[in-house]
Amino acid sequence: MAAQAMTGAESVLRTLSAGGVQACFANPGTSEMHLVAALDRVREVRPVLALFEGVASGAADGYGRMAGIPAATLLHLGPGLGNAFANLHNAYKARTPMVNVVGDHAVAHAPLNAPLASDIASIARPVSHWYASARDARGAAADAAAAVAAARSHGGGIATLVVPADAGWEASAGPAAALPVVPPGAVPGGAVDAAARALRSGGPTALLLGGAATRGPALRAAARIAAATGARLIHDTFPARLERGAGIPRAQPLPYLTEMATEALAGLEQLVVCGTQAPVAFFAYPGRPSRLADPATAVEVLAGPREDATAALEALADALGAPESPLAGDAERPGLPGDRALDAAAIGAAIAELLPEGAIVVDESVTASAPIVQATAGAAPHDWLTLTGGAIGQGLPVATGAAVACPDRTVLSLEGDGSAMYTIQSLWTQAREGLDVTTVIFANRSYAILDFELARVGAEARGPAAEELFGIGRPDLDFVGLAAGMGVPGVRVEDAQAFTTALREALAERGPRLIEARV
Ligand SMILES: Cc1ncc(C[n+]2csc(CCOP(=O)(O)OP(=O)(O)O)c2C)c(N)n1
Repeated sequence: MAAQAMTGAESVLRTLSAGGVQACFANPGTSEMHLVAALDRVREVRPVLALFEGVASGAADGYGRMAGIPAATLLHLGPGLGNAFANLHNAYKARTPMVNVVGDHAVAHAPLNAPLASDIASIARPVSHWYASARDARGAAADAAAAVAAARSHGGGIATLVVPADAGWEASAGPAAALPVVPPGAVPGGAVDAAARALRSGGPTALLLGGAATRGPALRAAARIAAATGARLIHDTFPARLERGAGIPRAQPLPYLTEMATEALAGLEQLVVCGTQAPVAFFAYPGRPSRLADPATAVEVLAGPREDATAALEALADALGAPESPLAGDAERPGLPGDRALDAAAIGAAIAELLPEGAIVVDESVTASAPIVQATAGAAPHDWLTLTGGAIGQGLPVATGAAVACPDRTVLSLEGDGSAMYTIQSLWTQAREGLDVTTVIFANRSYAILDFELARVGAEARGPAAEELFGIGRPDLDFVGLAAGMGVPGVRVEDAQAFTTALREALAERGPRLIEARV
């Protein structure tokens, strides 16, 4: 009997696996059944169920940020991809390596206007650095190889591959060989020379670090430059992955608020941009600038987001003759908060003391964030992952994926109560997979930041509609109950002492925990 040919679906899965994909965050449907069956045969790829596609895409983002290799998502046609969109947007801004596998109707079925037929390409394009739709089973593996290479090239990006159902079920010619990964581009020598000239001029200068430049090797090169020239180190407001803590060279975060950001950048003669773009305000406000650098400041791009910022910073440090730097972040910490009232500063103080070395902190604590960032600067060395694209509902999924990528590291997920409710189903995946994630919910029962922004954009005085739309009490959310319903043990705390105790216990236990902090 002739051996049965490998399906297109299996050839896709085997190709992804050969390209380094080891996890697939999935919420499949009928059009993906052959891909699901293939997951049974390609055991190297771990299937992880998410109960909403925004959890799958956010988890793949957290995974990719920490693993440095792409996870796959498995999504159900246009509606599944649409549900994944907001967190794909965040991952797109983070330039996370990721491969979306989106099922579609069989090619002949697609034009017939069946209920689930839609314009998948139009949903995918704004959140995909690379996009293709497989034409048939024989070409699908080659498309998958191109997808995984695109996701890994230029430092990372989102590749979206649509797999029509018949491309999954028909016979293939087997998996395709992995394609070469294009590394981030080297910066032109002139860019290093121009930055060196700027830094030698002696005028007030800052380096703005983003992308790969917020990671250890680049931070060390930046610290050498700072020590040799007196330049200040500033990092993007929302870095994809910032290495920080005691002993790691420290950059100051560019503040979120326009007026504070412009003040932080005021008076600079030069701003040297590394691994990111020139800074812009999060929103426009009447009478305030959108570009944050002082108009009198010369902005030099040393390395853009697709370029090798680490090598550029190292070349710049060498060009300046900068010796190995003594500038490392100190271990100063505020100390345990004791018995005070519970607020973000007290929570930050407790975290700073108790965070274990090598922890991964996912920060979607919105208005609570700034005091916690400040308090934890001298905590044991850790990674800090932020909301890169401003689309909330990202924190719990990113924490989930980071824990899948790094099973030996503690994950601490700092989460606003409003943001939590977008993708609260993440807790269920954390329980099912036994992930070591401690979630702290900042239960202020409001969209506090919107209250604050209302006045800043110059809107009329706060009226009943704002009252109605910014408060999330009535009914009060019971996060301990919600967590219990998804298999995650939780506790509610109302003072700093109880928070410290709860955090200590949660960090000591493996597996998911939730702390609802009434702030
Ligand atoms: C997808 C998406 N929808 C809506 C918003 C607008 N938005 C920004 S912050 C926010 C509320 C955040 O509330 P919470 O997480 O409780 O934090 P708090 O402001 O209370 O600190 C909303 C609705 C957004 N940024 N992204």
